[in-house]
Amino acid sequence: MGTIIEDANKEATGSALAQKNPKIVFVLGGPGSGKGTQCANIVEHFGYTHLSAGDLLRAEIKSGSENGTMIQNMIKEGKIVPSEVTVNLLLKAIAENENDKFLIDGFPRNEENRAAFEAVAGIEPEFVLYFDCPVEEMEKRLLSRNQGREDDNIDTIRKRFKVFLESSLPVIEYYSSKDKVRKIDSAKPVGEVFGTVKALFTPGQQTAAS
Ligand code: UP5
Ligand code: MG
Repeated sequence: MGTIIEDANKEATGSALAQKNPKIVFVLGGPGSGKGTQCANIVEHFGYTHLSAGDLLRAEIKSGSENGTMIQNMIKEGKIVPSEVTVNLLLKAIAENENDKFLIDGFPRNEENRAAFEAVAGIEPEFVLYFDCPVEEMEKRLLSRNQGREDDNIDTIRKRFKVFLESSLPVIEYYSSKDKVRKIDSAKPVGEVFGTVKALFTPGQQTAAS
């Protein structure tokens, strides 16, 4: 629960957003499935703005915000940060950007995230990209990423996989039941994966992946 002013601000952001009516694609997949890598390619070719929920949360830690320590502890444990925090960061980033098409990477991660975003933003995604990759391949990638992420150690990686299976896959199943999921095999080399992704963003070729 926020203060009255915070709640009013949130409502204002929500309705401003509904007016802007941006096009949103959710980009989901397990830890290390290649979400960030492919989003960078989509931005370059199709002019979307990339919003990684994880990057926004890590920036929030760095900024010394009052939620910083809580977010840091949750990320270290591979847990999902409360929806209110993540939804606010995403809405703010969308509202502050002039673009009208966004890739939202790594969100929604559970049912609560999904329902909170839909309720506050009043927007449904155009479609959901789902990068499907075997756990062994994702583990190998994360262990050799070497970018200093505090959650790229074997203990946290295993916790992240568990949370993905238990909480995030049901969100993908939800969108699948609405025929919104475009599932892509992301165990292949980056260029090959992008070949399939590209077709989905090219008018007239939307049926290239299932
Ligand atoms: N790589 C990529 N594609 C490859 C390919 N095809 N072949 C070979 N190598 C490939 O890729 C990972 C590594 O693999 C890189 O080194 C890359 O070069 C290589 P990347 O594109 O970074 O994969 P990505 O799916 O983005 O992996 P990431 O680790 O970012 O996924 P997570 O979902 O784990 O991380 P995120 O930043 O989204 O979330 C981190 C934490 O934040 C969560 O665990 C959670 O605690 C918290 N969080 C929330 O609480 N709520 C949210 O809404 C979001 C995050
Ligand atoms: Mg990422």
